[in-house]
Amino acid sequence: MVLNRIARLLTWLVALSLLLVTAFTPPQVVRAEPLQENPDSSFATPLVLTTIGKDSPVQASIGTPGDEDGFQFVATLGNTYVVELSTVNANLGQGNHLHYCGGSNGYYRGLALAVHNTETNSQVALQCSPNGNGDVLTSITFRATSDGAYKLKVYAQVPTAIGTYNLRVLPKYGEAGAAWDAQTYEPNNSEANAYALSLGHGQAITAAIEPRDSLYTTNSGDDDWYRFEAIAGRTYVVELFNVSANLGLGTALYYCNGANGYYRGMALFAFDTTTNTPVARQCLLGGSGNVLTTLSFKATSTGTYTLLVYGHVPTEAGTYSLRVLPKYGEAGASWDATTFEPNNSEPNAYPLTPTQTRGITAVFEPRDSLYFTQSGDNDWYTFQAKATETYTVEVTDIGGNLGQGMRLYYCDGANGNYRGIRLAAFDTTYGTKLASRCEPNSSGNVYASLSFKALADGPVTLLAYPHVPGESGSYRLRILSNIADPGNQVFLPMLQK
Ligand SMILES: [Ca+2]
Ligand SMILES: [Ca+2]
Ligand SMILES: [Ca+2]
Ligand SMILES: [Ca+2]
Repeated sequence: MVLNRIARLLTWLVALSLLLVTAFTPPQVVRAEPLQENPDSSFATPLVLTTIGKDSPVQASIGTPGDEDGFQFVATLGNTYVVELSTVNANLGQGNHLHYCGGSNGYYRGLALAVHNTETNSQVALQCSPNGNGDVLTSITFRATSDGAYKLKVYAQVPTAIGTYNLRVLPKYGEAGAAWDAQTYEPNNSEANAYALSLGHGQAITAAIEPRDSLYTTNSGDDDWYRFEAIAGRTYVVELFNVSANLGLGTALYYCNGANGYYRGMALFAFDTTTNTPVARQCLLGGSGNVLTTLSFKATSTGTYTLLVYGHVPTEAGTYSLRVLPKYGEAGASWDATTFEPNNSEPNAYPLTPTQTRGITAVFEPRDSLYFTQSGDNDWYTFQAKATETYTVEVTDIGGNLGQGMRLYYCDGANGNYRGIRLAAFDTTYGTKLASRCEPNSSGNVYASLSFKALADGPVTLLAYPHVPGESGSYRLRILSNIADPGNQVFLPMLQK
């Protein structure tokens, strides 16, 4: 994470010079009313914070050159606290000063923040360089190793700098006093302040990468942390969707998930807090339809997983939606009853029941131009197959502008000009592709069909998508087999004497 932070700091510098277009309008910022104003405090006589948490920020100032501010609050043994210095006046970010801080000589700017345990009379943490995100310039996360008073020290790194700032102490999620804004889910700028998500397509949230106010000195774009409870052995798909087009305007050159590159849009990372390890990172845009970025993983621990969401370009801001989807067949998996969405990844394949094998009407959703999107809608389906049985998938009655355009690309091992819909079938038991069709094979009213023999008793998944990413429209899909299933049976009227 430290390297990541350094990389992102570099990004911020690089992005400034690389951005061709930055439509950035300073927004109206709503600020919490501080409870206490301009305390005349010092480290020796600190201002005592009687309450902590998101609703108890303190406004303070480096009022004169060389001023040093002190704060004190009562911590609980074993609890974790995040101290944030936010909305730091731009004057406090100007210039830099060469001196010794935190074990090394360097050019430092902004505010230094230190945490002291009064019980042991020792410094437990010191942050010399800006490491915050959004309107937070500097922050420290620490775990209290004793009950009692902890003191915070704040001073300007440049001895001549003066200006105001806000300080707040935030309890970790799950601990007394942790709270979030009901609309923005802020403050969620550190992993310890992750906001809890519920699973399922009906539990999506809409949030924002908050804009950075130019009145303040800041360090990088807003980070948003979330968490959810996972069960070992289950698979989860995280989708970032309906991402504002404003979050896809520029690119940032930096090191993300092991590779330098020009990145656009949003990044999405997942961490297992039980083992304290990253489990999946997505820096690229892998979504379909109105989904920009997606991540899927199988949990190896039962416990809390955290998600980090941020915009690649630190100057961009905008709204996005986020959801965590269980795999088909696992608790909490659900779909819209008419569109069968979200079915954009194989683990989210919509289960076709015997009745529906007679045919469903679905749609390749259009992509909304308000959003930054990447490719046409992918629709996944699944059904329980029987080994050695032959199945045929048929697509009929295509609507919208499906099949009207052509796209030159690489499909199933061959470059070609492809039109219409691609169909593919996969065996999930052995993880192999059973059959795939890039070319339409229209016959009668059947637009495309695909036949295959199942390898095993178990789920087969089907993928369908329009070759041309701009095409959308309705279609009918059905699965034919020789096995009589209850849904396919034709009931004759009973003739009675
Ligand atoms: Ca946010
Ligand atoms: Ca945030
Ligand atoms: Ca669809
Ligand atoms: Ca879909």
